[in-house]
Amino acid sequence: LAMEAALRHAVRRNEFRLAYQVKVDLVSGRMSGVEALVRWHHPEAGLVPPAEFIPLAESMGVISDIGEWVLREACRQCQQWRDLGLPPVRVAVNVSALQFHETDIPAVVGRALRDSGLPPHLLELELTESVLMQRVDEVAGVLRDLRAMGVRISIDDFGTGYSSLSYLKRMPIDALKIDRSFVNDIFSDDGQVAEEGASIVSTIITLAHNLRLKAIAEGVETVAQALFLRQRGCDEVQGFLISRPVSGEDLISLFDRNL
Ligand code: G
Ligand code: G
Ligand code: NA
Ligand code: MN
Repeated sequence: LAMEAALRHAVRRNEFRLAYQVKVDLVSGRMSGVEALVRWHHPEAGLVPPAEFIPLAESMGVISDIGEWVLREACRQCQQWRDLGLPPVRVAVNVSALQFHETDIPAVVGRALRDSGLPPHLLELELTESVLMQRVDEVAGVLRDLRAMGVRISIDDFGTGYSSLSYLKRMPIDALKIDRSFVNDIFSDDGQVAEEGASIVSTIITLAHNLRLKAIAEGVETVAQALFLRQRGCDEVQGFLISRPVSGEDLISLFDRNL
């Protein structure tokens, strides 16, 4: 309960910050984008991880307020990097299923883009499979509107939810993000390719490409994983191998480095 009161304060007192994690294009080897990850700096408790407060924010009915702040801040920051003359990168924002269903997402996104000046093609929304399971035709319509604006849509933690492949086929999306639990299972602890884990990852990449989608791997921690993913045609990677999530300021030094 103390946590609930604190979270209500946090929304009003703006105690949130964004961290950014780099995504690298496996063909060019360059930074292609970043994922914005929200952080709550509680005045006494310190850093509260999103896994703790996002579910609470959802149950308290404040997730859409937080989500809108995240979206607007990510767009503002990404446009600021452009204003600094840095090479253009896409910024990806997580949208919770609840936020997706209870707000007019295209309107909120449209305002965030207009107010920040960020071109729509530099914004990506990461949705979980759970978004795709309810009100399928309505969701497909919203996704079509977003893509018509130029915004990219990816499915986060792909393969861990319960969405059926028949929904996937009907959804206007751009990319599948391979969940880090799968990436972690490509190799066994002794460094050998783990037959089953490796084939699950290869199959998701093939599925993505056959549906004309990009494949993005998350949780990449080793060079061996990155090489495996490149060899299988995975388009982009993200993970501790390249960078941990960092502040918007610290990200600047990662721009011109050849990752
Ligand atoms: O930030 P961290 O790497 O600890 O992320 C933990 C979880 O919180 C991930 O599942 C991530 O997708 C989620 N998350 C991080 N930032 C946001 C956000 O802004 N909105 C939502 N809905 N989820 C987020
Ligand atoms: O749910 P989502 O996939 O958005 O989760 C992002 C979470 O994964 C964040 O908590 C982030 O800190 C974490 N993360 C990012 N890269 C790695 C990685 O390479 N290894 C591990 N174990 N966690 C990672
Ligand atoms: Na995510
Ligand atoms: Mn994910």
